[in-house]
Amino acid sequence: MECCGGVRRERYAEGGKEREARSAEHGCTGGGGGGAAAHRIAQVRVDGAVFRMGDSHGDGYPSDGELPVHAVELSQFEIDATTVTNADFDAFVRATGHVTDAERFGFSAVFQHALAADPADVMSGASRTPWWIGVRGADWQHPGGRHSSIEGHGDHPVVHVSWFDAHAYCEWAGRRLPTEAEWEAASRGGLEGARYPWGDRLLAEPHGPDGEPTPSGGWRCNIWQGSFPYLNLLDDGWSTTAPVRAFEPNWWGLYQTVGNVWEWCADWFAPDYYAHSPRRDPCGPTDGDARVLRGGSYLCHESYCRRYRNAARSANTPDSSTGNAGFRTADRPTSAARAGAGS
Ligand SMILES: [Ca+2]
Ligand SMILES: [Cu+2]
Repeated sequence: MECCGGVRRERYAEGGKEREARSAEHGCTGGGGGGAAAHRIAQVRVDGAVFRMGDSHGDGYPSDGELPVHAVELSQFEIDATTVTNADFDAFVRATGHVTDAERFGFSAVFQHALAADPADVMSGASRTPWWIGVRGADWQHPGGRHSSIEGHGDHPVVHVSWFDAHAYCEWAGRRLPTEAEWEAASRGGLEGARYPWGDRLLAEPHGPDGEPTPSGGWRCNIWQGSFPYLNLLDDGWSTTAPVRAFEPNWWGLYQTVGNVWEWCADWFAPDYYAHSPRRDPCGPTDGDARVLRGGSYLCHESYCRRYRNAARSANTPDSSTGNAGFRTADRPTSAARAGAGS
């Protein structure tokens, strides 16, 4: 699961054992609109309904626990149309002075092609996933290391944020992380059982009815083309993160739930959870050591990680941060949001 879902912070020689006890909040409480004025992301309202959760195609890895497919009944909620951007996160940091886990620990995990740091900043590697490099000075403002910046990338997803950082943003914004079930329902966008947010086929037609090539060569999300982890052909146009609206949204108006960056969800992860989860508003096991991540990232490739799908699951420890994981937020509808929701 660490292939591209992200390496755990403790894999690096330094910093791994200093994890402090922080509140093991369940994660799917909160919200209520307290500070929502500061949160400017367009909302999609999802009406309460039943949907089929899990992998209907047999695409998943058994150890990820995408089975059994089961009916889930959700109450109405609203969810961000896009992931939280660098500009959004900047507003939060300016308002609160929040220091991210990557900054507190002094390092974060950078994919090898994104590295922009002096050799002295490169830490001993995670041997099972050598393409993940622990880099001192890598954080949300320096996604490749000290020699990188987010200048001109205000509309890209914020990355190098831990689950705790995402949770802190939500508290400030009067919101919460989506539950795993909410995330999957929203990513499906009403297409029951489909593999991807847009249907079952990965690629769009390469040419439109007018004979002109379709944008991004028919790619509908930002993943990896070529051979991982060395040769990225960039057929979709993007090496690392893409702007949060770079590809078409799903039927409900959510952008890039699949590909681009993994998205933290509220729930603790357990591979056997679907076998006994409640039908109504499930929000994960009561305890665990890793939080759910959804949607895959710019590093996914079918040769080793088919997790750029609605049903795919991953997880990481809540203080870990990587250059390919971010988040979007959710809430119960508020009166203000209802007025402009989904429009
Ligand atoms: Ca790409
Ligand atoms: Cu992947």
